[in-house]
Amino acid sequence: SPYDYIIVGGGPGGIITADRISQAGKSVLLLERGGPSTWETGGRYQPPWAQGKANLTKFDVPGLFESMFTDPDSFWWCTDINVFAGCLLGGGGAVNGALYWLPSDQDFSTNNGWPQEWTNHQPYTAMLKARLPPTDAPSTDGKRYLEQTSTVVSQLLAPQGYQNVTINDNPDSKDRIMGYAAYDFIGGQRGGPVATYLQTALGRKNFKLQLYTNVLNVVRNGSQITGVTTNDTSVAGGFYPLNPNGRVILSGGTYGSARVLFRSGIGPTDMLNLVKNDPVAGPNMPPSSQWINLPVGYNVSDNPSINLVFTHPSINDYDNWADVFTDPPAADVSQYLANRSGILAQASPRLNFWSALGASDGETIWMQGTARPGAASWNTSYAFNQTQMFTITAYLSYGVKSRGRIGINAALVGTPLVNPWFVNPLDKSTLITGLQNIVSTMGQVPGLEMITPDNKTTIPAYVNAYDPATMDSNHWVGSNIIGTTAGQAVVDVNTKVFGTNNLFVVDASIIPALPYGNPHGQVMSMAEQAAAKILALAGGP
Ligand code: 6FA
Ligand code: ABL
Repeated sequence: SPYDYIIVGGGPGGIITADRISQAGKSVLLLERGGPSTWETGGRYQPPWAQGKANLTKFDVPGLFESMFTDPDSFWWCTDINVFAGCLLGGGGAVNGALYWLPSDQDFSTNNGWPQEWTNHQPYTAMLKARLPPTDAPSTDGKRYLEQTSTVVSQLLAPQGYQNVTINDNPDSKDRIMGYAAYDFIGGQRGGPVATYLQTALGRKNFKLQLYTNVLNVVRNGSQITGVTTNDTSVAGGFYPLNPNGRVILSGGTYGSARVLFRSGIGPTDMLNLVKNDPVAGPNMPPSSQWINLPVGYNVSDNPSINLVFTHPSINDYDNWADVFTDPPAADVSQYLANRSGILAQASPRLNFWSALGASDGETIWMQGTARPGAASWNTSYAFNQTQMFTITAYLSYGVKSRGRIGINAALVGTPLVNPWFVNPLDKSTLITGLQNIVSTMGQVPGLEMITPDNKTTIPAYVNAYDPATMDSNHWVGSNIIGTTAGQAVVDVNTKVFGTNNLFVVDASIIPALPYGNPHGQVMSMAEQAAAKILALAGGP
């Protein structure tokens, strides 16, 4: 049967949009290419220590976050995208660190590239906060655990004028502030849109969720979309149709939605020719006379990030999270199983901080820092105590100047084409200044040593030699940038793809420039606002 709305992708953008549109009484089909994630959704990938004892998967337990990157069976990553992307229900939101910042006015400002119509984000951010309040004390007993890293990093930053705050109390204050990491965890477990918005949607008769269904392209006749083609062999041609005034909303993420557009004949000619030359995807494309040339894949940004690794005698690196999935400390397991409290109720980050940095052109670029016990990698020429390791990741944040390009290769794999980090040299010099600031007060913290870079390497030399692949922050935005002018933007102020009547994009890809913090809070507020704008737009079902 045809649907009013077909929504492609069950990540933070797609789930929130699907919930709000189904709440308005429209029939909604949410298609997700991956399988279930949390136990509530049917996921059953359990840590051995929970088997037979609790309905918990890897995706439910916050303390298992670091094991996402070390598990030999990491079935949750998209295998046809060359950067980390979650291909399961919840998308990136099912596997991410869940750091959760309520968006600020600046994040949605015209200064940050948003059309005027989007600047009044507060009502939507308030709706988000009501459904999914952030917490900086995720353990259900309200206590904080493994906080040595916060203590040491606060000691390092306080002499630089950083104030201790509850970060989400004042989203617009991001200069020399530091505070506990805030998350979208609920009751000591992964919460997010899957545990909230998706559950209300699933309670409606007019909402249907279908997993393991990969949308290959939209079917369109010129500017009119009639449905989507999927990998589902149980329906003729894999085709899911729309009602006469129906709409398709792409929420496949920055790489996923761009690829669906290319495969639907929408985007730059070089990308569309790659699709045309593909023996499977080519024949599904509209004829070249119907191609729509839009800058899909351009204008992409991701925070350049650099890790500093330290040791301090007070730190417990929690065995660098190595055994959390297979065999964490027994006392922590019992505590977590008993009432979702303790170390396993929180992901790895402990302290976050921001400061405003003057770039040499007179503008300001902000820096975010995230501190956590343990380290993903290190490189040093002298001996150190690995059990006392912690990492500060310094991200260039709001105001980052560089842009890159993403797209597909000849195998239709999603991939960066031009890396978005340090394209503009001011980004590099500003981040170097920020890193130098961070370490400038090391002498005031007795026992603190930096092991990467070690004391034979200067910060500029370290940054100059940094492997660009490890500068990826997984915060890709902008491939389907929103704007008022076709050609400069991919979607209009209602998130409708230029040149189409009824195709929309609601996910991180429409965000014109990075917000202050890790972006999924902004993605969720944006989805609230987008759903309202789409429902209010005339001509729909
Ligand atoms: N953001 C934060 O705010 N805080 C964090 O701590 C944080 N950490 C991470 C992190 O640790 C990792 C490893 C990654 C990859 C990302 C992190 N992020 C963090 C970023 C955040 O998760 C993303 O910004 C956010 O999830 C973006 O939400 P979107 O809705 O825009 O896109 P997703 O990629 O999450 O979801 C797309 C969904 O569509 C997936 O479920 C995918 O399987 C599905 N999909 C894609 N193409 C499809 C198709 N053709 N057909 C059907 N389904 C499709
Ligand atoms: C984020 O927003 C980033 O996208 C992640 O990269 C980051 O996690 C989380 N939040 C938490 O701050 C890091 C892990 O802590 C590292 O161990 C891992 O190597 C890295 O992601 C991979 O990108």
